[in-house]
Amino acid sequence: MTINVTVTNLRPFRRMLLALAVGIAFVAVPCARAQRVIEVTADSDSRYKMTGQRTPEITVKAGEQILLRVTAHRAKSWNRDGSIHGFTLLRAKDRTRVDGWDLLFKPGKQEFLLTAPNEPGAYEVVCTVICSEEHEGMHMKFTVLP
Ligand SMILES: [Cu+2]
Repeated sequence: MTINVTVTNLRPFRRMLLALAVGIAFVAVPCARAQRVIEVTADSDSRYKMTGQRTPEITVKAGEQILLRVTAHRAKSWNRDGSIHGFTLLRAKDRTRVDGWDLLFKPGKQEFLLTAPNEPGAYEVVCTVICSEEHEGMHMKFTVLP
């Protein structure tokens, strides 16, 4: 008699636990997946480099969350604040800057949590620190897919 009562009372509690577990899975799994890591080297020869790409190019989905992991090496000159290279995202069509994508790098490794532009299309990354006489050549393609 006592056992029967206990089992009956546990049922709603079990259902609640299950609902809670499913709820946590729905929230946690997409969050863990959302963040893609993109690794870029801002090198001493005033060039952006990405492993396995002869011509570095970043391709993202509109609104995607990205962790940009940068390794920066000093070129011939740098800013007074110690920034050795920059990384600014411009819209290719009118060369206007994208909010939240105006970065400055210090020597060594650093990470930036960024959100891709919502508007699909062609963009360009440019360096904003006069890092050497090769500075004008420090840029790369950036594509936002729908
Ligand atoms: Cu530069």
